[in-house]
Amino acid sequence: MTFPLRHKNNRKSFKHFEQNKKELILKGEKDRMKKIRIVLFCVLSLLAIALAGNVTAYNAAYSHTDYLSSTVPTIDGTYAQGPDWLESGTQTFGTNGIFRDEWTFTPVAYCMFIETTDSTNDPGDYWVVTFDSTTDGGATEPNGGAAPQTDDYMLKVTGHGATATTQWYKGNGTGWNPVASPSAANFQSAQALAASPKIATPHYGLEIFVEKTNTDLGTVIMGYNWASFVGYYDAHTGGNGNQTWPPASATPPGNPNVPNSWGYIPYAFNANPTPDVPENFAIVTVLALSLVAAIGAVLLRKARTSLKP
Ligand SMILES: [Ca+2]
Ligand SMILES: [Ca+2]
Ligand SMILES: [Ca+2]
Repeated sequence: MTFPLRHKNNRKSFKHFEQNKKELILKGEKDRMKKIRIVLFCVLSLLAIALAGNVTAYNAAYSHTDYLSSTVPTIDGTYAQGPDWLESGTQTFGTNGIFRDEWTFTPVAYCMFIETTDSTNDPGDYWVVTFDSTTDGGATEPNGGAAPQTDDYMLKVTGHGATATTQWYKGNGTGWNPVASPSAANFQSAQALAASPKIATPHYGLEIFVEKTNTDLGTVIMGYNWASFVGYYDAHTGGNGNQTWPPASATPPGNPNVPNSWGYIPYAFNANPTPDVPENFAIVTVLALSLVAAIGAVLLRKARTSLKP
């Protein structure tokens, strides 16, 4: 008579075992899903951080190559044709703005010339150039930011003539602090009202020289590659106002106070292969090659004529 009871118990315990088994499977499934969710979360977080870093360090839609020059230009505010800017590359900005730049080995320097058609002398006219640098410099990529960081710099030259001011600024994490200029050996600038090969009528131009290895402002002012904002403001009524690179119409809008909005400046280990101004050297070379070709053609014609019966 005990068998039915045992049988009943066995059925009960089997049911219980099945229940436990189901619960264990469900728990295992839950744990597995939990692990997958954690791994997914980590992967997505890393991806988001990587994307954020790439997207916001500078505006990749604006890039300008800094070419190598064999000559350091004479810093006098003018663009005289000759070897000074022969190997440079240009970048247009705004309605009529042009900047050109180049780097040199000896000394290790960055040189720049900025011009627009502005010819009116207004105390409120100004040039501005920013540099997104890093503490390590060298090949370290610009590190951007929503506000100027302590490894970012800005040069602002306001007005013209004897009353003109030249001011460097260093980022502080939220804005800019004015700082003393680097030493004369490491930084020179000059402006002039003069014609240039690109703009025939006399206009204001600014020429600058920065020694690239100096740390007068705390870190190098720029590494091998960096990001910049370049602008010129014409305060004259009816003038061209603010012309900038990247422009205010860019996404994000070009803004000297937002490193994330600046354009990228990678370097090249060669001169500009397609200079935009036919310099004296280039003209002489073209003339010499043309002369050689002409002499060759004459000699060939003579040779053909003498061979005729
Ligand atoms: Ca010059
Ligand atoms: Ca002006
Ligand atoms: Ca920086």
